[in-house]
Amino acid sequence: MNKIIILNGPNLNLLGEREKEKYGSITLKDIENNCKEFAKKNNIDLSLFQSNIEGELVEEIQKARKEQHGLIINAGAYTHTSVAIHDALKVLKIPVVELHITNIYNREEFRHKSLISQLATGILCGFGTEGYIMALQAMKNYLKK
Ligand code: CA2
Repeated sequence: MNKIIILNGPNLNLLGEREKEKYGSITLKDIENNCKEFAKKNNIDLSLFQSNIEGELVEEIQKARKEQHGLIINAGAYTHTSVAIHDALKVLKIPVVELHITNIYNREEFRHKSLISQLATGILCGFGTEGYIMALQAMKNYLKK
């Protein structure tokens, strides 16, 4: 059974509560439940983790090195700033999907730079919260190869 982890970074715990026009009206809990349902149907051993703290995300990435077959990450604003997350991902040998709810390239210029993209197997952005299921499907297909 494939083991996949989805990591969510800062402020994504607020999904569905504010900025609904941008990020949609479903909560992180709803997204997690949808992902769990997809995982169950597709025989995936899924782990989910959200933190507002950069170091906690780094620790999860380090753990994933030995424990997971694939990692999906929406690093939130750390996407654009975190050398620590970049360095942690660099050590990984498992496939990485970089995920964003919004299209970071049609937003403010400071969001156009990602320190993760260079290390990602693939990137998914702009499809709203459905992107989480799309990313799981993409990872599942990739792991089958
Ligand atoms: O589009 C994405 O998924 C982002 O990773 C979301 C981050 C943003 O900093 C990235 O540039 C793109 C922000 C997540 C904040 O989420 C909120 C949700 C509801 C209310 C307030 C913030």
